[in-house]
Amino acid sequence: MCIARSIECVGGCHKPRNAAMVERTLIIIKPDGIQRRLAGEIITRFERKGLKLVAAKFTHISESLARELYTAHRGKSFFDPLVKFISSGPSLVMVWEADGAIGMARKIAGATSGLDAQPGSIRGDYSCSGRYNLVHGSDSPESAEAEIRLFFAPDEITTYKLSDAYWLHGRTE
Ligand code: RTP
Ligand code: MG
Repeated sequence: MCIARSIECVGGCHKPRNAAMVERTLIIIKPDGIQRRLAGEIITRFERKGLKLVAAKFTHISESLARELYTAHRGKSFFDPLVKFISSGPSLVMVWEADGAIGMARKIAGATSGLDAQPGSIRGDYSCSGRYNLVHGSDSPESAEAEIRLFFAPDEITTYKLSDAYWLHGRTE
């Protein structure tokens, strides 16, 4: 049913313009984000944009899991310090879902270093470091799938409808 009939309908109301693929992305609030009590603020950024939280786990990531997560960076000069940082304390590991969630979440996080990230992004607003940059976000559909599998069993990822989906996506889910 098209719920737009009673309101202004622009360009084919029940079909999204510029339709993007529904994606899932792994977002981690890193140990610095937890220590600095920024978890609520960071979650709010993703919620307000319209992404849907479908899984979450508060956990102290082990060194070996951190090595798996950042396997693409093995051999680089920053790999060992990065692994040490990620496994230094608890993190909040989440899966967020939306059309184009992977790219969108990376824009919300901002450029890798807080020194370069634009104001308005999480890192731009709260980080002034290349390493202690608060959040991790998957960088491609392939990485997202592999990273989500590292932290969540399939039955730990929930399926539900957002009651305001029409107002976010121009369609009901
Ligand atoms: P992330 O994976 O954590 O979401 O960050 P990202 O995609 O923006 O950056 P990436 O290139 O994947 O790097 C992973 C993490 O390694 C640290 N890093 N240090 N040149 C350096 O010293 C350097 N480059 C990267 C950062 O903590 C970055 O988040
Ligand atoms: Mg990365």
